[in-house]
Amino acid sequence: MSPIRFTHALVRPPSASVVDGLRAIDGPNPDFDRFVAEHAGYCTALEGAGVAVEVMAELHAFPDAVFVEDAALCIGGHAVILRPGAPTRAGEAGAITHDLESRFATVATVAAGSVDGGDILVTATEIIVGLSARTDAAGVAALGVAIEPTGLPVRAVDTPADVLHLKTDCAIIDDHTIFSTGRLADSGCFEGYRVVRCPHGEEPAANLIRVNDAVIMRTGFPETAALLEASGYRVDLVQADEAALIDGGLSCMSLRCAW
Ligand code: CIR
Repeated sequence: MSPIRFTHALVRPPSASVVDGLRAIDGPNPDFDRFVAEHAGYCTALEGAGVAVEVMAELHAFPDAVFVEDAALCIGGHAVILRPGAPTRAGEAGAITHDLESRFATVATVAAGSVDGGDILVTATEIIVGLSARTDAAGVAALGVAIEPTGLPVRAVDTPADVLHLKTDCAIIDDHTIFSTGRLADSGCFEGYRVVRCPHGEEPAANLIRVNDAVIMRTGFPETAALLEASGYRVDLVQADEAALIDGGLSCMSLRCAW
């Protein structure tokens, strides 16, 4: 199954509580109205890449619920409900269960430990999981059980220190090509893959998404956009500055699915 071909994307609009979203370093709150507008632009870009966007209910009780990728993993007709590692986000897993059961043929649950979807990189041949402050070894082992129906092996790697999630620093951009920051690629965890390195100084651009024929990335990173365009990719730019204020990027605001 191709890790870059999708038919649908599930999103959850930001609730007004998003201003209380978690952040590693104290800083200004996102502006709610601008966040809503940027989220709408993100959804438009997904539609432009050829997926049907399905909108789930916003969740006021969970300020970070807009980052829906952290609560679940979808591969073909199989969905897995994850165990977000931040205590304030644990309840997002239960909240998404009904949304998944009504759409997927099979829904499994990670039964132990903790795993955030932001730490999971799906390639054509394996599922790479970053051990991080949010994802632990017990969670990776339990994910391996939950994902068995897909036939894909799970491989744990180290997320760089002080990086929130594995995919904060990388993205799959072709079946066998990974776009990665130097600090992550240098760890050797992508041996066997073709690696395109994120230009130094533009590391926040690494959390981009390949959706069908488009690479969707944040505005404000001209060297990255030029590099990808020169490499033959169709680049679509979206603004996500408000999400970035609470450590969110582009991958986390949707669950890309193929069913
Ligand atoms: C958090 O700290 O959990 C949120 N404020 C940001 C989550 C971003 N998720 C992701 O990159 N997968």
